[in-house]
Amino acid sequence: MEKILIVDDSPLQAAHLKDILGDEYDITVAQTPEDGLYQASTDTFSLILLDVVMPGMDGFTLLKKLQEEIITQSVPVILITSLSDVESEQKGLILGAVDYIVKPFHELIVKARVNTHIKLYNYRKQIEYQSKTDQLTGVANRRQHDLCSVTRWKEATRLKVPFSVCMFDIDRFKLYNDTFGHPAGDKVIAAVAKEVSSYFKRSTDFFARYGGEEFVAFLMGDDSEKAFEHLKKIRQAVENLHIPHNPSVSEWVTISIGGVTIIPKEDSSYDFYLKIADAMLYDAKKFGRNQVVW
Ligand code: GH3
Ligand code: MG
Ligand code: MG
Ligand code: MG
Repeated sequence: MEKILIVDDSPLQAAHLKDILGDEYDITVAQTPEDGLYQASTDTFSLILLDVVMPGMDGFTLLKKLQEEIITQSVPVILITSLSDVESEQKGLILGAVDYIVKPFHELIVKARVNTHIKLYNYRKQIEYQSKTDQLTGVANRRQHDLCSVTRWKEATRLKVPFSVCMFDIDRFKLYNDTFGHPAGDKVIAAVAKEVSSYFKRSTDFFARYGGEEFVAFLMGDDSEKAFEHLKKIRQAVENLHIPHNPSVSEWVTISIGGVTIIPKEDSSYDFYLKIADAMLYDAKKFGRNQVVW
């Protein structure tokens, strides 16, 4: 059930809205703007119905705060108020409300508008998800990598923490496709992505499909030795999946990994180190595959 947050200082108004929407939606009521802000930032709502006239912080001020917070800024807000003048309505819409409903309202209209905005919100979320996800594997895609690497590199530069970049490539994969067929190859790419991504679960980790049977990852905070050890475990984990390969080259599907750990400086670039990781990967292939070169 979709969640809606109602922020209204009047228990009667809140109960009325809950009555109208409670059958279709999971409703949370906040009776103060402070509680509204707290609820909005600690739970995930598909919509916020916000009263304007409240003691202390008014709905406009709360709306502004919601728009400034990363976690709440994408949640649609409908202002629902007795203020019927054009200036108030214009102000609310300029501040970012998706809709403005004047009290007294008709319940069918409230329902219809809420349904529409929730539909639009879900549609937007779906598009956002698709734009950053690789369809075959469900991990982040190249586009998301390009965006995320810029932000994280800047962060690591500011914090002066070690940053590791690594590239992965499935060994002898052309032969795999030739032996077992392209659809079976797709399944292997998905299985490898699933296994490897399970090793990048910290909030500062990042893992993506870079293209084809190649993946990219970065880590923050670990020194070179620790990162190297972590990647060696991952290489082993993929081999341990025991996905049969063409026995003329290897018993199981394996991966080669190239990577590098640096402490980013103001004048260094992520792309430069990504190229180094790629060169290390090339070395891993040259030295016989199924290994990590750091
Ligand atoms: P190496 O050990 O040197 O990496 O050998 P390789 O054959 O894996 O190297 P190469 O990069 O030349 O070939 C990668 C192959 O991966 C080519 C292509 O057929 C296959 N491939 C790329 N993308 C996909 C995909 O989405 N699905 C499948 N099934 N195969 C793919
Ligand atoms: Mg009020
Ligand atoms: Mg390749
Ligand atoms: Mg390959």
